[in-house]
Amino acid sequence: MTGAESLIRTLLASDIGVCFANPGTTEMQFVVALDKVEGMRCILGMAETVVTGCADGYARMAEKPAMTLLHCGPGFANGMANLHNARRANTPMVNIVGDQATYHRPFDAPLTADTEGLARAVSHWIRTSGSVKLIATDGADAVQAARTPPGQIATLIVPADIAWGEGGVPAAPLATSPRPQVEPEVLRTVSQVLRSAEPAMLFLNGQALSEAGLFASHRISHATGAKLLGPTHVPRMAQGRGRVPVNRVPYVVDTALQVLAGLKHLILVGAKPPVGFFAYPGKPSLIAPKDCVIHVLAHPEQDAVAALQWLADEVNAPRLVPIKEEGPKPCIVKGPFDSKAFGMTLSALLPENAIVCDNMVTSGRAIFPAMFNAAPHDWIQNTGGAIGHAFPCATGAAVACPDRKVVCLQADGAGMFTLQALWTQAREKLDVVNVIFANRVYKILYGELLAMGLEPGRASDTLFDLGRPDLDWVALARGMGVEGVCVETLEGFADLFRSACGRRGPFLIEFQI
Ligand SMILES: Cc1ncc(C[n+]2csc(CCOP(=O)(O)OP(=O)(O)O)c2C)c(N)n1
Repeated sequence: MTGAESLIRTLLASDIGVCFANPGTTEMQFVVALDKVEGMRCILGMAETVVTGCADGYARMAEKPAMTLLHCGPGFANGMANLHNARRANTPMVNIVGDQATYHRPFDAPLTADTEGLARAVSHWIRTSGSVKLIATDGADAVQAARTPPGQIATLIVPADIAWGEGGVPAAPLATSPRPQVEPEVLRTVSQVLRSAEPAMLFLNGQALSEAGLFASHRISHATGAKLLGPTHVPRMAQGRGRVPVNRVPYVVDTALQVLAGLKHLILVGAKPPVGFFAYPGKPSLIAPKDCVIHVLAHPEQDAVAALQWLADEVNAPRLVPIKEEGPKPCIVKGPFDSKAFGMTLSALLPENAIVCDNMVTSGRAIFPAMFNAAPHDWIQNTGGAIGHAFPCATGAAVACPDRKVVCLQADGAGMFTLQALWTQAREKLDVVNVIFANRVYKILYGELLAMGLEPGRASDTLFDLGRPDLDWVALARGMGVEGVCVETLEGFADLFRSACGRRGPFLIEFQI
């Protein structure tokens, strides 16, 4: 058995069932092994950042890693932006990167690169396989590392001669460590803080944004008056009717500061302290009042849900606390695009149990509270700020959850980074409604320029404008096998979205705004 085959058998035995790939010569042994061994679903992405973005979306919804198969240092480097986004979401992922054969490396052939160096920049765990006999063990270690709470990026680099060498021995899957529990003294300290009656807030991320985590937080809030808030971008959040409506830190620093003003205690639950996306002259980095004490209830890898449930009981919260309705009522609004009105319209039409992938940038600024009263759904965002996330993330999510409608909300400038994912959606017949917010400008960058105290000019008008020529998203989608239609009004969007949700398969709506 080749090393490659022993690795694929080991990954399959370790419950890795999907391989998002863009292979080359150094991965030929893997391609042949994937042919020989039954069970792995292979999905081609026509750019590595599509491959890694798909693996991210898949893992966020499947709650287990996919594998990626990438080609040498440059292939890996192409995938890095969405690996970065996945790392910031604590997504579990196993990357297998083929590389030059060990004896060929000293000859410095064209694709020779510092693959380890590139991998180190975005991976929690990295190894280069050194022996055919041990490559399968390396694979089992990689899966174990990826599944270590809260989720990690594991990258295994495999020189071609290790992949093709005979003598591979499949390895047994390794146990995954459970989330560590929060220490009792931490729980007691936080419960005292919550009983102090000083203004407090639970700042929730990761597992705390699950339905159970949100509900336990809601009980605590009911009993103690503590406010609840999530980060500006969430990796995955249970949303919609019957779920606890929790807003997120606004992107604009001044608005964010207002939301946290007056707080005396900020309690981190699976979250890092809230910070501005960037530094702006004269503005603070940390979005919390200077005299606010920051406490850690649960680190991201810890069992935040158990900690919240314990706390809820400790502060004598009733087991069942009704959830008050917040946010505007869902209804189909008429007229041109407006972020909040779009949210209300989408909210009225969103299918039950949908998955929404949001990389709307400025078009999504006011949409979130408008989704509180939609049918129950999961909300996924780009947690790392590297744009071009929603198309591939939605694609991977649709692979993970074939019975759920996926709605991909993608800004046009960001969308151009990974539009090839549409082709993968068509090839795999994935059930995704893609909505493109075609404002034909990098609108956010004008806001950033002004926030820096600067004035737009000739260069910014050239570098932020996406017109001349205008992108034709319907034609781009058609070219990749996805049917699309263009709309200019909310009622036009509503009609199309309703009919797109009534059928299966990928569809694209270009919303000209
Ligand atoms: C990988 C990467 N490249 C560049 C940027 C810088 N950047 C941030 S937002 C943005 C433009 C976004 O424009 P668009 O997607 O059209 O959304 P809009 O601002 O119009 O709402 C750019 C270029 C980034 N964040 N990530």
